[in-house]
Amino acid sequence: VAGNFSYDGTNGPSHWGKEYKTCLGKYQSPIDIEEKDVTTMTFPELQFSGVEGSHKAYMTNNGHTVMIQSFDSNVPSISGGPINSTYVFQQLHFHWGPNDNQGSEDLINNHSFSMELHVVLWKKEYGSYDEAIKRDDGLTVLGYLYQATDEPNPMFESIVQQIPDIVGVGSNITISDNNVLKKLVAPDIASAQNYFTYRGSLTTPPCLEIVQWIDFVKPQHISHEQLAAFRSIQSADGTNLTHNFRPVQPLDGRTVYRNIA
Ligand code: SG5
Ligand code: ZN
Repeated sequence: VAGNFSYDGTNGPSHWGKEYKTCLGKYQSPIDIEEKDVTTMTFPELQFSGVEGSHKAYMTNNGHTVMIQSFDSNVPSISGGPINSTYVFQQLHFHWGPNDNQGSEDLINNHSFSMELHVVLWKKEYGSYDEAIKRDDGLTVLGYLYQATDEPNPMFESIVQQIPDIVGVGSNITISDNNVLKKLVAPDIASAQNYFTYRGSLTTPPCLEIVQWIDFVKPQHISHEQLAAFRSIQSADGTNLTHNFRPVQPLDGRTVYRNIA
């Protein structure tokens, strides 16, 4: 279970900087992306490898989120786009809110979405995740936004069915659906070149400023019921983890780019 931090009270986001100085830095995430202020740019094509086929995957309640990892020999990776090297899949996880009007970490035009998926990848040439996080270009995170609707999203069905098995902190189970990574990591190739990108940080302590963020512009959807399942997992103090998003941080002169394919 990662770290002694939470989303409320004396261990909440406004206190993270006391123990983790980097959380007070100038290149923090998340941010509000104002479309009128973005700089358009044509990056090389963003490419996905190793997402096709099946992946044995595991789902964990780490006390802060629902996290999915894979120990399969078939490992997703990305290259191109704003990154000039290959980045390898480490884990994916979700951020949500106490109601459907909040939950995403990055905002677009000050609009919160109901949920955000983060796909964390590390720079392959550094050899491992642990080595990569020592470098300022060590990580890339893909961000996918979801708006709550009445209609369930089939790509969440298998996960939502198994969330009751990871209510307790530290629970770790095998996901029965071996196609879950394919669906979550690269859901829609047609929309994959339409993204915002900027330099920022991990959105949890230690808030390391080592992340090239790639936020896909086109939101997807999740049903109210599917979303409610995420809020039912517990955090370290035994209460329901009803929300786990960090508030937006100052942009402080950074440029946000939008890829124009
Ligand atoms: C790091 O940052 C952490 C995550 C953490 C995110 O990636 O470390 C690892 O992946 C270590 C293997 O913590 C864990 O995965 C705990 C084992 O936090 C979460 O997954 C909780 C939200 C934060 O990543 S983010 O900036 O994409 N939100
Ligand atoms: Zn995250």
